[in-house]
Amino acid sequence: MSDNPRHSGLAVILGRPNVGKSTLINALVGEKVSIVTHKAQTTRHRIVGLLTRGNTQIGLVDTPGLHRGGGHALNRVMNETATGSVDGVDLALLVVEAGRWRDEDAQALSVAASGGVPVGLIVNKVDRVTPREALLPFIESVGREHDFAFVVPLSARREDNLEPLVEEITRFMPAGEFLFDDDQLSDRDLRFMVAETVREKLTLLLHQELPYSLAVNVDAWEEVDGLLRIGAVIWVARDSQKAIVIGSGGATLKEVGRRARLELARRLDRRLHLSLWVKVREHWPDDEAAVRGFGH
Ligand SMILES: Nc1nc2c(ncn2[C@@H]2O[C@H](COP(=O)(O)OP(=O)(O)OP(=O)(O)O)[C@@H](O)[C@H]2O)c(=O)[nH]1
Ligand SMILES: [Mg+2]
Repeated sequence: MSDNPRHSGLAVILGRPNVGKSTLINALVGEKVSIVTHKAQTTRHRIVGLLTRGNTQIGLVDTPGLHRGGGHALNRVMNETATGSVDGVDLALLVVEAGRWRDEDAQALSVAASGGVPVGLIVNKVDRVTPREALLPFIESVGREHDFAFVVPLSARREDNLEPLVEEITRFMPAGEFLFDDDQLSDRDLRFMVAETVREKLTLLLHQELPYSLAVNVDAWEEVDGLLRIGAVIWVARDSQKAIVIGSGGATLKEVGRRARLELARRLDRRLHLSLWVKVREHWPDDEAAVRGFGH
């Protein structure tokens, strides 16, 4: 160990839905700490992914995508979760998609700037731009929207150009003791990871708007003779949704369970049994008490 003082801090990652915030955090941490799907509004919670290297620990705060909140309580709570995540951080990172600047990006920028900390710009999905030079006018025009502390173009999915970003973030981490254990990868526990994995598989298998009406809660956790038995409830907002989640002859629910169990058994490196139940709580996304009760 060197005598260099330790540095540690938080960098919040903000942006409109689907720009690749969670993919980026997973790539930086080197582990899936936050679920990813091709659909907007996948992340619903503030999740801290941890990158500890040498004397520096970076807490990367994932947030729900900032969007024009519709009337739903869930939308509102998700936007509040993202907005509130700028408090107490050392750096804000605005993620945008290469070549696409929309009103919701401007909204996310104003949230990022509201914390009074430096804002770095991340231009993600550069793998979709050819030739690369075509990026320059976009970077220049977004650069005029704010006095960014730095700009890093990268591809989170291909893990391309991540190192310059880590170096930039490191410069903004203040001296101080680590906030988390140095082998910890996230601030969330296994139950959360299980619930989110089930929600990810549901989101990938179900169509259109339905994933938005789903919440997953782990309610049983028992280890017997090396077998982990987990029970989880999938909450839906209407009876008709329950039938869709279960599928004909239970096929959809079975497939969700199969995919989630495979991934969890691999990641936890143990045998596990996963029971899924579907329950209805009428109109829960409109009901703030229910939204908060489900852990949002
Ligand atoms: N081509 C390409 N796709 C990417 C890249 N990064 C992320 N994606 C894809 O973009 C989609 C959304 O990724 P997420 O990481 O879930 O996006 P997010 O910003 O966390 O979305 P919300 O949680 O809904 O706000 C997924 O299909 C990713 O695979 C990238 O660098 N290149
Ligand atoms: Mg996300």
